[in-house]
Amino acid sequence: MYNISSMKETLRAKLSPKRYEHTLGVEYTCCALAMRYGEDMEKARIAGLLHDCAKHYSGNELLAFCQMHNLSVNEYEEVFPELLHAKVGAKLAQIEYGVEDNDILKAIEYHTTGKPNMSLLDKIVYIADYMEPNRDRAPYLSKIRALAFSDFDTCLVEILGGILSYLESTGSVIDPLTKATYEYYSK
Ligand code: DGI
Ligand code: FE
Ligand code: FE
Repeated sequence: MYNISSMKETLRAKLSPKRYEHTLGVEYTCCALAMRYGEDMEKARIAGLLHDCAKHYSGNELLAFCQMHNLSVNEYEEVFPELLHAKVGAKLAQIEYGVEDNDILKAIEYHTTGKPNMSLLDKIVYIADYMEPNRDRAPYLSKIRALAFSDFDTCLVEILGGILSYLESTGSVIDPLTKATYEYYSK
């Protein structure tokens, strides 16, 4: 049993108001997708709620946290440490929010890059993060939102493709896992 209101209080104190609103939007959307696909509601809810729980840390703080807790940092994360908020978030969920469930911790850890062969819970958090009601950047969001409830894996591929071409067009550092995820699901 998780104390959801105490988790929310902690998150509200730590995150910016905008990030906190996003967090609630992801929680809500994870619940909707869990209803649609028969995922455990509480797991989806907790994973959604905590997925960005390390988002208030700066790049340097994320690197320092990884060093202190013996978390590996690859060369892409070294150049673009913001990617580490997912891995650090999973660790924080464990040590500060008392989450022991490995399925939840993995969904948090891979919510930014995705990974090949994601579990249903991993996909729910990944997709909810992209399409929650407060998001407004992607031009084709209404299509993505409809697809999420009708064709889950096509929705995932559309999101991955959009993110990858965006990252390529801006010349950003691309973690090989982001690419591997796209290749795995676009086959
Ligand atoms: O934390 P959020 O803003 O809610 O969303 P997120 O955890 O998906 O991370 C933010 C961004 O990270 C998102 O726009 C996609 C991007 N991203 C995913 N894979 C990579 C990446 N950015 C870079 N530079 N490299 C990647 O491999
Ligand atoms: Fe995130
Ligand atoms: Fe997020």
